[in-house]
Amino acid sequence: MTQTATLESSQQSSEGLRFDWQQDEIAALFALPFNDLLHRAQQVHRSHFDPNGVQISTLLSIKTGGCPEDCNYCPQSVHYETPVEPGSLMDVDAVVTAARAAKQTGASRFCMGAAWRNPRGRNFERVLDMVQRVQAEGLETCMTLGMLDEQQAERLKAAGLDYYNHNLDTSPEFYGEVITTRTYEDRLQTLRNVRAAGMNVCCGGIVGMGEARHDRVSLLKQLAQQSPHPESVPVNMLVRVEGTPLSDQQALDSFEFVRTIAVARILMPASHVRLSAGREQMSDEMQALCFHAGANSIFYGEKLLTTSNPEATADQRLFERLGLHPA
Ligand code: SAM
Ligand code: DTB
Ligand code: SF4
Repeated sequence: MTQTATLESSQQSSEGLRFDWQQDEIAALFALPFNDLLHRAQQVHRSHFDPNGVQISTLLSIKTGGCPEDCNYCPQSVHYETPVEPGSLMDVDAVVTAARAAKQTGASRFCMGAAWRNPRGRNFERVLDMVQRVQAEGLETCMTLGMLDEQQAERLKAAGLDYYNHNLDTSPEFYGEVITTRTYEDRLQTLRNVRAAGMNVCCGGIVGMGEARHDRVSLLKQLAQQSPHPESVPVNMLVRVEGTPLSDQQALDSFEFVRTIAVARILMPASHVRLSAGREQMSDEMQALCFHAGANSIFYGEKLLTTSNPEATADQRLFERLGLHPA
């Protein structure tokens, strides 16, 4: 029997991973007393990872703003008046210089993001060049460029791209409240194309957009039912940017955010769960709880794509105080 057939019949892999998590089971995890949930998440975390190791990625916006999509959270959409100044695609040499600097600060992965619906024409050729040149610097490469067709995914893989980031963002039920210019199915199709090309998948979402807990449950179900699970799962706290439709959204309860991390850890035990956007708005204590709940990856460096991230020196101090180390 092939490995896939075995997985489909038992829904349990040899490593004990499950791909058949149901809404009510996930909701029951969310509803556990906080200490019980964190204890369970920490146990799962320890059985799959060095408990004090944190993977470090650095982000660079290679093409900023002017995006035709209408994602309600995003400062780079043309639909909203935000502080973002649109620009064109960066030169390859400038990207390589930024990658070298990221490597010197200790990043193991360099993630390049473009504010596109999908890559096209000469810009796509330049992006392929970037992948090759950044890889040659000895860094893992990741890109997030919007939707990809099968051929584009294959060409990125052939150029040496290690990871592709494409988020589901929220539950299928809440999705239409946030984005109207591309469908949930479009996103799932891009993820299938990335997988078929043999790349690692980085896929997660945003919380704090006004969704209900059942939407967070449903988003995590979508992620955990993917087989294999995404290798990286970014959990972003909404960064409320002036001018976007979500700028006045009420902040999500901190403990609910930590619960989301813990449940992601339990459902996808072997995946890196990334404490992504929103760290600058979190206290050190809140971040420590997220690491305890099983987050084991961060974006490092003063900037995300267009918004700010904690200072590198603040993160170094936090790692020292918590006894964490880059992994
Ligand atoms: N344009 C491409 C796309 O959307 O597929 C790639 C770049 S896009 C900025 C990458 C991800 O950043 C989005 O899917 C979303 O999850 C996250 N993001 C964007 N704006 C955010 C915000 N204000 N707060 C939190 N996460 C955000
Ligand atoms: C992801 O899930 N979070 C990152 C990365 N993937 C590309 C982006 C966060 C962007 C936050 C808003 C900004 O800086 O523009
Ligand atoms: Fe464009 Fe990506 Fe922002 Fe959506 S999230 S508006 S696709 S840059």
